Amino acid sequence: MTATVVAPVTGGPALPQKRNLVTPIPGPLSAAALERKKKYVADGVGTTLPVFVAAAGGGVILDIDGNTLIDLASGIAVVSVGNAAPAVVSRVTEQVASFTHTCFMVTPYDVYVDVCEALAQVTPGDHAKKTALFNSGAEAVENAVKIARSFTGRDAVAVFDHAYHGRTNLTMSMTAKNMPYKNGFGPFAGEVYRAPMSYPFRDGLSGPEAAARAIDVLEKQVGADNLACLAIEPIQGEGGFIVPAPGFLSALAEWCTANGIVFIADEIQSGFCRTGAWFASEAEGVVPDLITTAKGIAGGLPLAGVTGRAEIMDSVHVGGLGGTYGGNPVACAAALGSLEEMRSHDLAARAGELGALMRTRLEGLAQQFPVVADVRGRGAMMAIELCVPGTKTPDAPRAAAINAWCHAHGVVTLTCGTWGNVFRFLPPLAISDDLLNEAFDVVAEAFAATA
Ligand code: PLZ
Repeated sequence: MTATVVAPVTGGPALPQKRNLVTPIPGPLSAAALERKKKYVADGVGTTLPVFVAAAGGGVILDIDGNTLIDLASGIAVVSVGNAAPAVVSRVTEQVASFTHTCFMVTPYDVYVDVCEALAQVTPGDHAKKTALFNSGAEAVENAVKIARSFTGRDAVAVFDHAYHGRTNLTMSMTAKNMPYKNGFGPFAGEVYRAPMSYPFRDGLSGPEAAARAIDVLEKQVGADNLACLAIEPIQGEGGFIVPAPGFLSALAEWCTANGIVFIADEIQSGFCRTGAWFASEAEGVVPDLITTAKGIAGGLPLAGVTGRAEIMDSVHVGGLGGTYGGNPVACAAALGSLEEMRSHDLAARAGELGALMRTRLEGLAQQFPVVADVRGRGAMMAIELCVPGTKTPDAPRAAAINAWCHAHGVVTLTCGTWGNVFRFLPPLAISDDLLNEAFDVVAEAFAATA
């Protein structure tokens, strides 16, 4: 039996933008729903904060018990435009009533091409670009590798320490962290080679120094001539919001160009206004050969893309790329609505403002609590790394305790990082300053309460 919803179910920005707890977290209805989940949903599918959602919008999530939580996660950097954003809702509603699927490979439709045209406009570089659409980030990364292999006639793929690229066999092989992503799921795909990442807090290297270190590993252990592509997140997501030192990305991109290696920027988490620009690559003036997108692209509907130099994209034989649902019309309509929201509200600029607010709050925390060892990020993609005071020893238990405290007090926070000791903050770009400040008041209380 489904739990009865005691709250109104219409979401979007009209939802009252106020944290409001009326039961413990989770409340009785969510607790009952969780029991059903335990019975029918595979245990492998975990849940960070077990309140069941009734509605969401702006910067809040309303649960089925009537609690309103502040959202600092955006469903992992997906609903940047806010949940149930008006332009997404209206375009999806219109599309869903018109047709829901034909399969673009069978009989095409305009909204798919509209999204590809928009991606050619908003991604870095003014060269001729083409796009292929898919359903998930992992699928986009797999296809980017397929395209790079087809173009170069080479096999090897370079990735980095702390990387996250997905959970399919190839992308799981490209992902660095064993638990929970890889453990027991081998054998992994071959021809994937890992290089050291620039991690300023831990390695103290300049961007060019860190790039030279990575390039040396790849040249000596793989050979530039064997590499089809190098895939990198311009700011790493799951791996700990690691912002490489300035000059790292551009040095790698130049080395790729000089050696005929396809440079793939995985902007699945960092893209679509999140970092204060359309894409994080822009801050370094890097123009990727291929760029993978998903998450923020479509306001929560499943859509992903590979966009890149036309000559690389077109190296694949006709019929070599596709999938039943890739570029589904409803998801494409959502993407157009999402882009409309980003443009009309200038959400890139808004991400910059939110980032400045968050940086001030986080630097305040760092001053007050020595467990905060590093504050980093860009725009509305900010994080703090927690270490045993005076050391660089990761303090994951403290991160877990603070996370639990925030959840119990109505703020949806997320951790990340190879050692699980990084707090990442990914509010919807539709959140208000007041709500964001209230959320950070709770985060500060959590630090004090767990000290
Ligand atoms: N590349 C940079 O961040 C997805 C993973 C959540 P999918 N990150 C969230 C989880 O635990 O599964 C991600 C990413 C980067 C690729 C992906 C994969 O995107 O849409 O989850 O397949």
